Amino acid sequence: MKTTNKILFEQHQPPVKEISDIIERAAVILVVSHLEPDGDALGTQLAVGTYLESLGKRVVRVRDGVIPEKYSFLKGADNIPTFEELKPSDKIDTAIILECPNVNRVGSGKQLLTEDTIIINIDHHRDNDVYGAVNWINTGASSVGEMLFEYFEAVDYKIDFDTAEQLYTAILTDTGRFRYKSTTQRTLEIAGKLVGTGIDSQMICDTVYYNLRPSSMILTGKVLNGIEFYENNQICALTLTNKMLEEAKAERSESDGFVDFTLFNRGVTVGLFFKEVDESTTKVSLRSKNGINVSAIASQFGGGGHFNAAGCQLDLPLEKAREKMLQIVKEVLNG
Ligand SMILES: [Mn+2]
Repeated sequence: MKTTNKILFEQHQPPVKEISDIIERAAVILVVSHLEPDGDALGTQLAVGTYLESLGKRVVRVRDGVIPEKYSFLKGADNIPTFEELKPSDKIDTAIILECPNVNRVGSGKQLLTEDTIIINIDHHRDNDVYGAVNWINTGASSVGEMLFEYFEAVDYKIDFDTAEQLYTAILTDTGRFRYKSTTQRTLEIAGKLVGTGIDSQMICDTVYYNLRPSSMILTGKVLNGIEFYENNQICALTLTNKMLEEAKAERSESDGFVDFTLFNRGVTVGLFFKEVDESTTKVSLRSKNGINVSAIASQFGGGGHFNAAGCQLDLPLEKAREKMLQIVKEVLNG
């Protein structure tokens, strides 16, 4: 990675002065993360909102997408309006955008941004296009949750119980329960400090991972039943159809995380999870082991993400989308 990029994309130390100067001058601050929020997006959005309110700032929160039920234990999780539900507020002058490699990832909340909104961009995605007045990007961080802990420590902000739960959930989910390579010594130190505040780490893990509705287990069975392997078991594919959702009486958000099953299998290098949206649209989650960069594959379809975890949407019906994606992955593997 070029030096300039290295400095820009691996900022282990928070740019405290730049960020706190902007916050100090701000009157009304929008705090937003990516659409279809996951644990890192939601946990950090909630934690930043509380922090800013502790400084006496007026905060506007907005979301795009359903908050998965497994996160509803987090304080404030059920209190983030959609753009449509948002009550008019005084003019937003500043926005803290979390976990978004580009502004489009914000979703409908993007409409709250104007030309002169001062943006603080905090992210750990390698394909971040540096859209903020201040850009704090650390691709070496396991999660934005970990980055925020560093910022809060640097500004001596005391992390309370609720914030500790929010940051711990962000880190736990973005590290795949501390399994991904992104889990560093520092990640575990921070997780340890968060547990030290008295949060119940088992309760959090159980609520997020071991608290499924029967419909989710039925859906899991249906999807796993269709498991497929290609290229001498190097590729594992799972598929979710709308018919399966109907039969299991399940919601789409209940399939969150299913893609992880693809890497459970010995010898698999690339895992694909196809989700039928409608007759002409298919979403794909990609995971990889070893040196296969799935964010490069996803970006061919306007998607993106991390080296070993990415997503994209194909404007193709399920069967065509599967054919297309499998062909590309095979080419990459046989490169
Ligand atoms: Mn993240």
